[in-house]
Amino acid sequence: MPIVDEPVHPAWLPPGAWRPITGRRVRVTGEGLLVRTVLAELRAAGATLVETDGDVEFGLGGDPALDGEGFEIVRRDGRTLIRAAAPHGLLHSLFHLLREAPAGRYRPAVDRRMVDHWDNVDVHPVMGQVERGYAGGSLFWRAGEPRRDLPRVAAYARLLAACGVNAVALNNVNVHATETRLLTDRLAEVAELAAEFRRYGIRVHLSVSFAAPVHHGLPGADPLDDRVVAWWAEATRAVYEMIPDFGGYLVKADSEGQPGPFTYGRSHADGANLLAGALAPHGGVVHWRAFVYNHRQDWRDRSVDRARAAYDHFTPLDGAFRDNVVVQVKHGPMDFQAREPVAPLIAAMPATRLAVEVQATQEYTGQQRHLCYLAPMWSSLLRGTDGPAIAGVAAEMVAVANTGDDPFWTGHPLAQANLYAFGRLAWDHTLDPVTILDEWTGLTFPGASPALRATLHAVMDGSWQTYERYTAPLGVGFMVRPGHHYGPDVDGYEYTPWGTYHHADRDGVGVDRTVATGTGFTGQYPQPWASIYESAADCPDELALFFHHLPYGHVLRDGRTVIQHIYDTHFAGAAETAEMRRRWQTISDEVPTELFRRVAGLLNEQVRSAEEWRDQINAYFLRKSGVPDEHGRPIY
Ligand code: GCV
Repeated sequence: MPIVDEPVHPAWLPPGAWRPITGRRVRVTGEGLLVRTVLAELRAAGATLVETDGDVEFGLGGDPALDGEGFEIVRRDGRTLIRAAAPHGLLHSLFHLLREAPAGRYRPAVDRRMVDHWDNVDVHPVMGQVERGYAGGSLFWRAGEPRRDLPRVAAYARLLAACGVNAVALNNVNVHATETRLLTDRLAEVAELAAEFRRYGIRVHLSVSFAAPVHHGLPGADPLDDRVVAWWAEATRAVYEMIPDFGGYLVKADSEGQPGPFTYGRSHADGANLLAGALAPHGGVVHWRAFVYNHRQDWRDRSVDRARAAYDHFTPLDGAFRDNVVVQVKHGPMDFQAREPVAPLIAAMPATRLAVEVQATQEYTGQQRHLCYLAPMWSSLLRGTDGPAIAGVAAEMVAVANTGDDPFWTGHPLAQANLYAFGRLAWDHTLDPVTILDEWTGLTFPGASPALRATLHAVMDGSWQTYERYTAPLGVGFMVRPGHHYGPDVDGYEYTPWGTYHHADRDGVGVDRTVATGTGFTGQYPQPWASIYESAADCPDELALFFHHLPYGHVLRDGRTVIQHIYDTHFAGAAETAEMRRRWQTISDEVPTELFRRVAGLLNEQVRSAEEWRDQINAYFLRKSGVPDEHGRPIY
């Protein structure tokens, strides 16, 4: 069963992926919506549904310790027995069976695994239908109207469930005027979408504007004003009347021009608790983003450091949030760059429920024109390879969606692996990105030959580091074209108010964020990381210029100078993209033609763009430093 009908390309869970189920005698016990979904999936997969003694048995009544979504797989006498405590567990177990998961107990590492869409209802004059969207239009709205392509939404819900996702925010965190109406007179559109997601165990959330009461006639939105409290209580009651399992609100407040509690001299805890109070009687939560910083900074003032902002704003509020507030933190202290340290706020809010947000949409990692498999980055952040670990601290994981109405769902067909890997890592932080890619390959290209598997590993496993090599040396970010953020522009953001600088001059490059001589940012980390980052000798090379302003001749831990490292990695990264393109040509017979061609075309663009990056970055730093390349390669 293809995941959707033509003309969308059945690039995920095509018929062969159901081999572990097809033709088998399957018994399902239990009732309710999700059990009916499981039955429908099994029927479509060609299972024979039986009343007694199946080869595969799905049933409720598992160990309550498995909670709402866990399950157990037992293999006995050639039979597969699945027991879950609740129907959600049965649904997840179905997708685990397709991956031929071994016998054992399974439960998710975090309760909520959420995908946030940045979809607009209206076409935004600058950002379009989907902000930072690289996969076509929205699945939900087109030019101000609901699309009502409900079969496609159902297929999408199924795709997300197959990754392990159980919550979705439908609209952009930048909430414009039309979108505020989703909470009120356009709520029926949300209810219609929620009905499709519900069948796959996914709860729907909405981004709301903190100023929503003002849009609806109140004079202000002060969180301590009784009229405002009453407005939110009533609006929220009406939402739950129409959508009883509504997940809650997502809020970007006092950030990049969005309204927030600062207008009224109130704190983010006051703001978040206002909405939490309205949601609490109905079991909803508010996701309150910690992405709060001054985007009107004076670039001349080196004492201000955007990296510090979230920690400075939020740590004084630890313990002040209601139980149903989730503070949602971007994984790094800046903004989804190809390389950043983990955000120190994540390790500094022990009394607050935290969600960590990653960006599946590839705003700064190639915009789904470049192949960049992000699981190795996310896995290393979760495990804490180069900083405090996210695993065990984050109560929830969130990804900004990389999906749209593109026939391949994600623009670049192989970017589907990022969505899949997000769901799998959110479910089990210990999974190896290479194993996840194998799983995805098996589900996407059933019966994949060893040659196809080897090629996908060759082009994907190391693609994040390849991308980093030709774009972002040693933790420097934002050398992108302003506005749309595609392609190189070394000084594009250097003299702007956005707080995103590299401070390159003729002697050196990087931002001094030390306590000793810089912005003091390293002091926001717990030990031993504060000391490791503080010391240029101990700091991991890949973050060297994030934490330090270093002379071009500074010798890194790998033995190379900063300037030679810049040259070497940019030549290497660009050469690696050419090799990726060559490898892809070898498997033209092994994947569907349309998919082969789409990827081949995108790899041409990636090679072109990587050469552009290589030449601009190398030329810039040669001209600044005057230091020639040791190997005499062409630099312009
Ligand atoms: C939704 C970055 C992006 C913005 C985005 C913002 C955010 O600044 O460029 O498009 O806005 O992050 O995460 O809120």
